[in-house]
Amino acid sequence: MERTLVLIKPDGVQRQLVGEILSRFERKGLKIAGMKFIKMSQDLAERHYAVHKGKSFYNDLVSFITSGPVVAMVLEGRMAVKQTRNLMGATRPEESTPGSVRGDLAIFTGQNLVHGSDSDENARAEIANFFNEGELVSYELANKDWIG
Ligand code: DAT
Ligand code: MG
Repeated sequence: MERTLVLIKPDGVQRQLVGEILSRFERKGLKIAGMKFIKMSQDLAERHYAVHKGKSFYNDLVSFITSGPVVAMVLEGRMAVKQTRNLMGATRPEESTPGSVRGDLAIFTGQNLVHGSDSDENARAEIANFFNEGELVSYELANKDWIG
């Protein structure tokens, strides 16, 4: 089973879409392995977005992600990275398909509601930025045999 890091960004919290977004991942069959509600520090934001350092939008990205609370979670399941990315939709809301979080709920790349790791390797590093091993909970879903 694979794990991925998902953030509901400050716009998702401010627009009161936490339940809406979370329910899409839950209904898909992804398991919540960890979750916290935090205001990201400058340091955490810079580590999280280190891959984008030097890009034109980097400063805006860091100031946006630290502008208000976020929900950080680890989701677990079969091909969790890919499944989560599909549910999120393309980075640019105008290119994301209806049915996805961004396709249904966002209109602007700078406020696109969610983050999801884009590879297994990045997922491991991103999860470690947000969670200690002890904060990730190991348990079985009661309906696991019906999800696959
Ligand atoms: P994603 O969030 O789909 O993984 P990414 O990792 O390429 O996309 O970029 C991280 C975030 O940075 C993205 O969610 C929104 C912002 N971003 C990306 N490209 C941008 C651009 N060309 N202009 C402004 N913001 C951008
Ligand atoms: Mg990304």
